[in-house]
Amino acid sequence: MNDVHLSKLISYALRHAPWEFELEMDAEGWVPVEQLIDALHKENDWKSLTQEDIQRMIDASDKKRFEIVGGRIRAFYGHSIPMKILKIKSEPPEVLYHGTARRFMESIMENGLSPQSRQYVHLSQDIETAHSVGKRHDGKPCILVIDSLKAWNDGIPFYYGNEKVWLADTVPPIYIKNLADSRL
Ligand code: HQG
Repeated sequence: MNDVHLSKLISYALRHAPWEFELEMDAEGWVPVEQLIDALHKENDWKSLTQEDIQRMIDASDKKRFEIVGGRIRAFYGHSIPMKILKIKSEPPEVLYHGTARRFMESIMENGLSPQSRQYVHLSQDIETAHSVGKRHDGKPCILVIDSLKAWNDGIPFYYGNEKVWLADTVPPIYIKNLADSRL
């Protein structure tokens, strides 16, 4: 049983295409775990999948992507489905980080961060996490420093994802600087 393959499949089902698996998702993104397992049993590689297999994959992962609580499972972040997943507003730390590609910088510094194909902008708790997020787009990513507490105090909502991921609807450019510039 390949955990990476399983994680990607469950990410796809819970973040992007619950209807393909006939999942009934509530406003916070929760799905009955039995319903997900029944749906995955129809897929070739996952005919004997159990809840224990999913829990083991979640526990073994370097990133906290999913949780199972009281017979339900949800993804913490990453959604792109049309129904916007309800997140609770929460005061962010003083600064957050965002790793991105050099080619996006001009647009970001002009327009701010926007969610693109996802529901929320994803921000990182620390520079190392931002660096690995940015690496997915560019071998030499740019790290942005977000003045998150100031933005929050100015009325910009933030939402808790997991202990390393924070979410926002948008982040205006006045709260964003390039870490490389701030180190000069
Ligand atoms: C960029 C992964 C131009 C933004 C990661 C990013 C994360 C703009 C890209 C999570 C822009 C979207 C999300 C603007 C934003 N102009 N580009 N105005 N505003 N962008 O993949 O944050 O492994 O949708 O900088 O680790 O890279 O899947 O978002 O580069 O936590 O669990 O548009 O997904 O987690 O890219 O990553 P993405 P992301 P998992």
